[in-house]
Amino acid sequence: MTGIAVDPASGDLFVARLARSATSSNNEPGIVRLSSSDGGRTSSSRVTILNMPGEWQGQSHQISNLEIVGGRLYAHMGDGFDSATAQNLSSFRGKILCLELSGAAAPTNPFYDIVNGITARDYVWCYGVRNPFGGALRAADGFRYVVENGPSIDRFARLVQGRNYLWNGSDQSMSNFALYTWNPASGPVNLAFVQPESFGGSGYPAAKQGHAYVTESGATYATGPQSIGKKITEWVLDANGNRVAGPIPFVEYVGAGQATAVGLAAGPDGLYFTELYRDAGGSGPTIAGARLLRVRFSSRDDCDGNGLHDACEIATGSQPDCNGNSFPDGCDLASGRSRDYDRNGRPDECEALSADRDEVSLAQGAQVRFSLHPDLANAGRPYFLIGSASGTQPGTVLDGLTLPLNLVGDEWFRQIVLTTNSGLFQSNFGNLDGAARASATLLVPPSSDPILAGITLHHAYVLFDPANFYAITFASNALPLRLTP
Ligand SMILES: [Ca+2]
Ligand SMILES: [Ca+2]
Ligand SMILES: [Ca+2]
Ligand SMILES: [Ca+2]
Repeated sequence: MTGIAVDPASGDLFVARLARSATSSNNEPGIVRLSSSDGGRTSSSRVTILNMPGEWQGQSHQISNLEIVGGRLYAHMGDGFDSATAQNLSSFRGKILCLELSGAAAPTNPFYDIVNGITARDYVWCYGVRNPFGGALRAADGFRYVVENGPSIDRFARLVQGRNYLWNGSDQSMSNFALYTWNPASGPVNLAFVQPESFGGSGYPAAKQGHAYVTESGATYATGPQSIGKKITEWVLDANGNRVAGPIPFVEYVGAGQATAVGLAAGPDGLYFTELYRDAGGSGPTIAGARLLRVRFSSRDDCDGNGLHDACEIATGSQPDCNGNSFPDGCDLASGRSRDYDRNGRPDECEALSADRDEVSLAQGAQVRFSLHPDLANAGRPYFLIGSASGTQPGTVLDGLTLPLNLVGDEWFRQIVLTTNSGLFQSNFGNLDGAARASATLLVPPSSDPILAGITLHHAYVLFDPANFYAITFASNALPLRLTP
């Protein structure tokens, strides 16, 4: 058995298979329909809806993919190791067939002609293919796509009714009508689309919808990671089915065994794929024990919905995580988990200075709590948290460092210096603790003068080195505090 499809209407199962011929020692391709009257636990009938006598096929290049689209069954037929069949419209081999679920040829097929009888020709939907393992409908453009294996070149193509894909036994012919060719061959064996029409998009983010995924099996029974195959690749197609990007590595084998990726299907909660070969082999390629695996996305893994796993983004440095909480910092800010009062795109807990508010009502008053957290190397250093009502640019140069506060002639700076560590500003001058931390509180009393509304104050601090004549060794970022009525 090489292909399977479930009829969404009846629940019946359609299976592509090879069976030993009754009249010779050859294997004959066919399609079997299985029904069940007990919800799929057992089969109540088994009917061969299409037999293709004399169209001998063997261990590869045989009948493979089945898909039901619009109530009709599409069946992929390999060329049976005889490239001449692909160009012979009287053969079932080397074709994509289309049939009714009864097994009858679809009357809309391009070479359908009931007058001269029903033969292989009437079943042909398109032709000139070699070994078209993988096929799937892309709902966004209504076309089916195929991946197929060539001698040394593999092909990814969009399927068009009546088209001859021109396989003639040469590698060169595998590049006809190709969206992409693998050269050297990578063994693309299955194809699936993540799309809203298939189980609501498999739980994948919006950025992944409409993308194709291809299992690339690679070399036969290869051990360990491989440069070719043993992976699932991702492909971006545009609205018209043109390839925009791909192959993009999606799942790659990193183990020490023999398993590779083969079967592939979009499910309600992810992409499912099967292994070819038991991974811990040792007993040869035919030993039982290959597994069914699933690739899931959850919003917890992709907080920014960009289709990339956050942990990978952080690990590769493509997204910062300055606060070390395992979420990209952009998500920390977007969710409100972190503040960015100084508007530099970075969570303020990663700055040397943060605060619990950036706005205060003069009528209501409030306490503004500042947290000082420079590098640990500054533990124990004296600090001085000051402010300005005249902005941050160009700032003030102190001992060669630029503090982002305009201090010269500034009235708020003068007030703070006069009331340091008093009722207005508590602990704005002191020593950092052993963890290089300190906090300070600015008290804005209720019923403050409403004439100040509209002013934005800024606060920042400097550190001193007591061992070097109290030279200023550090100037922090500045935080705004807007005064409102
Ligand atoms: Ca006919
Ligand atoms: Ca992400
Ligand atoms: Ca973070
Ligand atoms: Ca910030």
